[in-house]
Amino acid sequence: NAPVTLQRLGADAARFVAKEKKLYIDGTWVPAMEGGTIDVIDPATGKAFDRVPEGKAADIDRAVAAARKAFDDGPWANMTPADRGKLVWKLGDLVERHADELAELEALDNGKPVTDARNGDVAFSYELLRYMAGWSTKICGQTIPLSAGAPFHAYTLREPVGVCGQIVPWNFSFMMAVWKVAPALAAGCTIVLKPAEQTPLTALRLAELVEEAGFPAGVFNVVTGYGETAGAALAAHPDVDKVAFTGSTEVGKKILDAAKGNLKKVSLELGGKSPMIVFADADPAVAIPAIAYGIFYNMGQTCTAGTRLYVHKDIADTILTGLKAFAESMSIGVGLDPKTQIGPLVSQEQFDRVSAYVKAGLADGAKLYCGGNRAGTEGYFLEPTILTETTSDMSVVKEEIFGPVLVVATFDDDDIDSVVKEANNSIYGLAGSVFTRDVSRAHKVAKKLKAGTVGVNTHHVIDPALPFGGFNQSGWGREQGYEAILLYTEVKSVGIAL
Ligand code: TXE
Repeated sequence: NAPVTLQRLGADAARFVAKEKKLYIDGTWVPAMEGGTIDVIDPATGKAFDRVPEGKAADIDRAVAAARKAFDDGPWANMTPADRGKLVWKLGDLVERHADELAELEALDNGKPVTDARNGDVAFSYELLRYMAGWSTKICGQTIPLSAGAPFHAYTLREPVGVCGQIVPWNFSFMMAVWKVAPALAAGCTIVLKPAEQTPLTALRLAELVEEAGFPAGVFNVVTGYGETAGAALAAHPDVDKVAFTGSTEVGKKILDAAKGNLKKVSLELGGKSPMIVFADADPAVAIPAIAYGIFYNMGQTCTAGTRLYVHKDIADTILTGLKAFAESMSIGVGLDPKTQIGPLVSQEQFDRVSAYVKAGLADGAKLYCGGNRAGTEGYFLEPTILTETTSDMSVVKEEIFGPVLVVATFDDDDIDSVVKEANNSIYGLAGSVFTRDVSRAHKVAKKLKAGTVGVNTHHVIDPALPFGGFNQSGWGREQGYEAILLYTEVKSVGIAL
């Protein structure tokens, strides 16, 4: 009794779903050593439609050994940067060729709107692969004039960091994987990828495309499994040189602890509680759709989601009326329907967590301005929700909700300092945005916000070339852009006595 949503799949995605899933280790497809499996659930119905191997520590050991061998001895280590770049570019082409199929798999597995998956997740991924392919041939050191007068000719080499463990979440499963895989491959690293247990399918499809592109065995490995077992084993593994993680701040701290054993390099992209500030001179026609997209895109399950709205009281009515109309006009439905704008949340657990936050906000005195209810009778659908009259002590204002819930407070000061102080009053610092027609004020706020990415008259600012990451407890390091190449390389200084 497969869920009815499966009937919406195209032939290629249906063929992939029907296949028996295996781990991809050392260029071969193998079952988990202990033979266990994890059910894959359709969030639109709550029903299982597939299963993947439950990889554990022993599978991680095998995958890390393969990645180690490929890094130390394999053809990969001796490949020219140009040949490496060609493979990464080819992978980008393959992702684009299979873009519709990948988007459908993502929409089915995660629940997200397939149109967003195609135009967002998958399109960004192949563009990023090509962007990073270009860096392969441009990673270089410097010739450095020495300052203390030693008789050396000195220069630096920039070398791949080695075997990388990459642990990714379920909200943008494919894109988060590619954000990590693309720069690591371009830099010459080898990889063991562990996708989230809720959404493992596109990582396995990516492995098929890596195989088709012709990467040497062991360069890229995928182990599906749970975080506490497979993920923890990868983060702690003594033969892993670097671990890159995207997920909750709580687990990010566990990754740090696990990495201590061999002091592997760590990069972390963690939670957020990003503010959006609207001044009285903002253009409502620009601000309303940007704010709606800022919070409701991907059902709010976006680390950079604009979750806290600070709006000047003179424009608050206009903005809130517009947001409510926008939210209520959004089409709620199964992710695989191309008309859907709001799909289900990823899991029962996430649905319960987000619903509990809405309840807590109301109990704390916030007002329900729109939404707040479950939509439909099956699956994990929640209406786009706006809570007004919120204050800084409420859990809905302080904590990451990770659902389609906007919390709103007004301000009446024309000066930027007090509202920016409120916006910066968070343990996080991933993103932020400001809406105003005053250029000088926009620049001042952009400089003062404690956030890795700032939008002016827009919220989500994402591009393969733009560094992405967080201040405060939103993480360590920057992905995308040249900064990502720095994450996956080590610098070596060489001095030649003259
Ligand atoms: O995240 P986890 P969850 C936030 C968001 C959400 C909350 C919980 O607020 O409501 O986290 O989501 C792996 N060692 N974000 O529980 O657990 C896990 O298998 C190693 C924000 O799903 O952090 C998965 O692959 N790995 C975030 C990945 O970590 C472990 C996106 C993320 O899961 C592990 C997702 C362990 N001990 C959630 N435990 C963002 N920044 O975008 C789990 N994992």
